[in-house]
Amino acid sequence: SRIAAQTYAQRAAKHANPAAKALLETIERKQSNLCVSVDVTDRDEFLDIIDTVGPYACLIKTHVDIIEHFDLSLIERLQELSSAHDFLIFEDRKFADIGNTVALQYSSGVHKIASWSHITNAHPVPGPSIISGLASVGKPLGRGLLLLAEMSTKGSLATGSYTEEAVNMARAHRDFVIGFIAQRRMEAVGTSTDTNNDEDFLILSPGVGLDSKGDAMGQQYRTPKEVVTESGCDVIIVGRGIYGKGGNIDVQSVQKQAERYRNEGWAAYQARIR
Ligand code: BMP
Repeated sequence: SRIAAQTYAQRAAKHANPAAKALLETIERKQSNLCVSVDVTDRDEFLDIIDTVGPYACLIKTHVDIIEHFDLSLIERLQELSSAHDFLIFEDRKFADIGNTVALQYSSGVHKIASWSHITNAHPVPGPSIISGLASVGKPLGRGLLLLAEMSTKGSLATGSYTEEAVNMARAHRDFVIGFIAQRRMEAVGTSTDTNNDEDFLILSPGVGLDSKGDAMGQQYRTPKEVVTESGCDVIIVGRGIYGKGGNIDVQSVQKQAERYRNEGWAAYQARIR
């Protein structure tokens, strides 16, 4: 597609959303399209992994609701690491409720996600009101939203017309929706409205692994080459491929794997734009 042939730098220069622009610039600056998904429950382990993989990542993805003894001092540490290692933060909250409820979940409660997470995501299942609800909180803060247009799991229901309508919803809210969690590019999906030829949705793709095809709970893995070169996705999201099961992480091996996925992801991008 037109976008898949462009460099991250070319796209950064044109993008109007501040979070999308910052992510594209970070990818280019660090030559990394790797997002590390840090899905561990222990605070110290969470921070140790981020400190180790930070230099190789453009984005750190969190599920802060799984962390034991969460408080906002953890977020302060996360923000320090974000500055020190130059990555953005993506809370993988998967909002899925009515506009009024998601606005409260995004802004308030224990986690106050909007105050620190540059990017978050939502299921399109409630319809466009979920976007306006989240935008009422996130847009004034310069945040960006991803819609889950597809999922990596076996038997996912996010296919066909559901995926098409997700893309149409995003097209109607391009000031706040910066892209999709999906398994491929979405330009050809749904009803195109790109008359100015300036649509640029980022495709962030989970379900990436080099040494495994899946797990025992429905996850399915593809390689960075399949995801970035062949399917045209922009960012690879890798969790357990980098730190294994968690619990007593081996810092050297985590660092080695982060570097490996970063190199594979970047090579796959270079092969795509060539
Ligand atoms: P792992 O690489 O360890 O399988 O982790 C994948 C991460 O991506 C998890 O945090 C999961 O919540 C998330 N994810 C996914 O695996 N598939 C999707 O379709 C959407 C996701 O957010």
